Amino acid sequence: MTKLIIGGAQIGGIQKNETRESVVSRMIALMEQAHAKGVNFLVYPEMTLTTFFPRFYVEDRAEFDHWFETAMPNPAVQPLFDKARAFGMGFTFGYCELTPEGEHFNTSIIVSPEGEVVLKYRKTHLPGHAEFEPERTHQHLEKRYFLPGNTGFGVVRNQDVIMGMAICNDRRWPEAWRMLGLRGVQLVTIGYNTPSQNNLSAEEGIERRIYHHELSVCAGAYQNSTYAVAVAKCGMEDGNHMFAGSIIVDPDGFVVARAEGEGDELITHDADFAKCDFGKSTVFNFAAHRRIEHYGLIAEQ
Ligand code: CDT
Repeated sequence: MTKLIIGGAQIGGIQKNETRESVVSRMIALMEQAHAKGVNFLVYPEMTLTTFFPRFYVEDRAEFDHWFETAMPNPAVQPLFDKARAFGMGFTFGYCELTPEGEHFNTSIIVSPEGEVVLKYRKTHLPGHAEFEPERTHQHLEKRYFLPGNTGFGVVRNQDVIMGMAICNDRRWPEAWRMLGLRGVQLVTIGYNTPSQNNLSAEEGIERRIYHHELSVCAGAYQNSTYAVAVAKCGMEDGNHMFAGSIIVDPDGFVVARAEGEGDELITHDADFAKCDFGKSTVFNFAAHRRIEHYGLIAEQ
């Protein structure tokens, strides 16, 4: 059974005017650290290449098309692909995708150690709102700038591990985890950009938000007997704070690695994917124990 050293590459704030080339050089610096620690597969955050622009409102959304990638890889990110191939390292990262048909998605990809894009996922659960809402202390306009993803929750066998992706808000939805679990997932990768304050309630402080993040990832990993790597883009971006809290969670639901700061930071764990088998063959043996005759409502409403 497969053993891999898995890593999370947390990225500190990216300011509005930071270029893709500058971000990619930060990503490569973390990849070099990861290689020095023997990492075989590295996870970067949601929307790794740009600032989290859905906090800004523009009336004409086309003004924000410059945050989107029309090809992947492209010249700005090619050095990252080249470095990973030279290291024989698989990796995943999130970016904003503009398709030839003019559709906008919040996307992530898994890239094999040979440099091939082996799986694409488009974010399903888009939080926030589509119009400017003055009662909010901060805007969160993902529903304005992205379409809900149309890929569903696929998996791929990469580096002899069954891998799948979720993006940020997806981690709070058990349905996302269970779709991956039903496909036998052994490693779920999650990138996130989570503001530290609730834009409608001052009572929900950063501690509670980090708790809900961790609760969701630990529960999802345990209930589907899978490893999970959840990685933040965090710290200050253009005067807005996003929490850090990147973690690696084992198939028992325990946190086995945790970021300490709010900047660019690597976390790693020696993962033994045989550990996924116990839960999948006992308490979470889906074929033996699920009662789907009572679950219809989940897909009806
Ligand atoms: N990027 C993203 O999806 N962020 C959301 C913020 C929503 S506030 C609960 C998240 O779920 O982290």
